Amino acid sequence: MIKPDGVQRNLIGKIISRLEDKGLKLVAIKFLRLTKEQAAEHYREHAGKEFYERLISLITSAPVVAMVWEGKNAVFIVRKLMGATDPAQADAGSIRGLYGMSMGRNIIHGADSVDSARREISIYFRPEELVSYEKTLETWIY
Ligand code: RTP
Ligand code: MG
Repeated sequence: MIKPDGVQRNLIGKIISRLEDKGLKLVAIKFLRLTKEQAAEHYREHAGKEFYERLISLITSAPVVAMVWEGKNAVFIVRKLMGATDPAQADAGSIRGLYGMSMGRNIIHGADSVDSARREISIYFRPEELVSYEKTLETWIY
C-alpha cells in the first residue's frame, strides 16, 4: 500500500515502477481513503501500542493506493524493496531509504507474511477483483 504521504508526495508512479521493474506482477489495484474500521483491521497487531493512534490517524488522513503484487517470494521481495521501517535506517537504495525521513511518514506498507497478505487483501478486495493473467516477460524473469 502506498500510504497517504507517498500519494501526497507524488510517488505513486515511481513506487509502481520499482515493483514492476523488479519483475513482480500487479494483479489488483485500488485508489481509496481508508475508513477507521479498515485501518483498525489492517493494523490490529499494533492496537494498544504507543504509536497506534498516530498510525491510524495518518493512514486515514488522505487517500492510499492498495495493490496486490504477485511473484516468487513476493512478500520478502517487496519488503526488501521497501527497506527498514525507519527510513533513517533503511538501505539507501530502498523506497523508504530513498524517499522517507521519518518512521511515521515511511511512504509504503507491505504485508509481513503470506498470512498477513491474505488477511489484508480481503480488507480491500473481493476475490473477483484479483486478476489472473499471463505476462510473456515472465519466461525471461524465472
Ligand atoms: P508496515 O506495517 O507499515 O509495512 O511497516 P513495518 O511492517 O515495517 O512496521 P510495523 O512494525 O508493522 O509498524 C507499522 C507502522 O507503524 C509506524 N510505526 N511507528 N515507534 C514508532 O513510532 C512506530 N513504530 C512503527 C510506521 O509507520 C510503521 O510502518
Ligand atoms: Mg508491519
